[in-house]
Amino acid sequence: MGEVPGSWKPNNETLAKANAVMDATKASGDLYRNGLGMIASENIISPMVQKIVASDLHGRYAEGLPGKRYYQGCDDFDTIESLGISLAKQVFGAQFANIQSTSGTVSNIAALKALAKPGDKITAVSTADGGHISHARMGAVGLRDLDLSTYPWDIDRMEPDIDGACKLIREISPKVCLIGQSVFLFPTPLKEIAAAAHEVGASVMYDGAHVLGLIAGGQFQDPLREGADIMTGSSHKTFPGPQGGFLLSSSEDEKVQKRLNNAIFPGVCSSYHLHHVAGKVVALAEFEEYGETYAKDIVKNSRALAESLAAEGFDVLAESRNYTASHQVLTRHGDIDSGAGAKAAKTLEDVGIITNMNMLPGDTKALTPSGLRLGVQELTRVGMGKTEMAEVAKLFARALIHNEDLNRVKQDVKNLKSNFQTIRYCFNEEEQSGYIL
Ligand code: DSN
Repeated sequence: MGEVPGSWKPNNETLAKANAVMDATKASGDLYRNGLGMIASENIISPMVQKIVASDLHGRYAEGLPGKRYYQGCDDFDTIESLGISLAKQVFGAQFANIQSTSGTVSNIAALKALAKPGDKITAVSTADGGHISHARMGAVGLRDLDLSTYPWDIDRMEPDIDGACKLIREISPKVCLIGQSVFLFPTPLKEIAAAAHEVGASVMYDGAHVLGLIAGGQFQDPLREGADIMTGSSHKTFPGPQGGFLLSSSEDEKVQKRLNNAIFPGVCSSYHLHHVAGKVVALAEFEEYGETYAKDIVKNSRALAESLAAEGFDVLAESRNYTASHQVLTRHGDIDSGAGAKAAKTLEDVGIITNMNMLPGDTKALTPSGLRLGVQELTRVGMGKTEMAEVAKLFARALIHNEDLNRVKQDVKNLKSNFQTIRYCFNEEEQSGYIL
């Protein structure tokens, strides 16, 4: 027998490259294990989902839908995906679900492919007001070559100006009215917008990426029953699954459903990430059991964090509306466009609190904004409650207001986090050996 490929001693330089990746991966895990993950678009996956994501499925292919495949070897995966489609319909109260999409943005591209053709008009929230980049000319809207008009924005209420939005829709008769943001504090008054949209023959597309878990847990709004025809979303933010996307609809029309399925395959995916799809299905089952409680706890925690930050002296947005009804809290740290948000995010990173700078109303530059966007869904998932939200706000104040020694604050961040190493709201919680990252 000749030499077995891969059995020789590797060159030190090539091995060093792989080891550098292993080291950085471990370091990234340590950062979150010892720190506070507060990026509003992130979450951690349950032990069972972690196993599925690391399974043999990661290397396999499927195209088409369960029972209608282009490859052999898909029977077991058909069982998984069929269960997932029916669970997704149940958990999101949808008539139609496609669970193949690899991200929220991919779901948006597919939805826009199904709903509009190049040159059609679309209305959406501007990125300056918190709309996602896929809602903009620089993203999926531009990729589909749609003619974008953005809604006027109500700064006090942090939502589209409803009268203005309805007027815009009636004036320009778009093909698609896109609703939803990445900066998403409050439910959008959807019924009024949907009435105007349907009056002019437009479809209503709701991007629930950030708030999908809150919607499914009954704690935010119910877009598919408030007039949305399509709901897209990510599977890894407040919905705590592996990275991926969902495409959902309230339509019972088989032709519409076929168009949506075709928009995913062959539209924007050939094969998709089977290990992530299977992980989504486990996460859906876990959500069916624990989701409502999780969603309630997230919203309680975000309110508690906002109130505690305000009490510590921070400028927390939307005070007149009790700050938030979602997983997010927004804080302003200096003058508009001053870059104070970027500076605050860096200081927090230095003490092990991971957040992101964000444009707030008035800011015009994405790299030097005045604000921070905070999310509590991950801290909630590891069991933090109201008491810890007050502690977190104190740590923010020590780092950002009282200019304490950052190493001391970092140690206290680590101490706090050391008591929260178990992933909650999932199966097999008791079998965890710790915070698996
Ligand atoms: N850009 C992400 C966010 O953090 O909101 C979503 O894709």
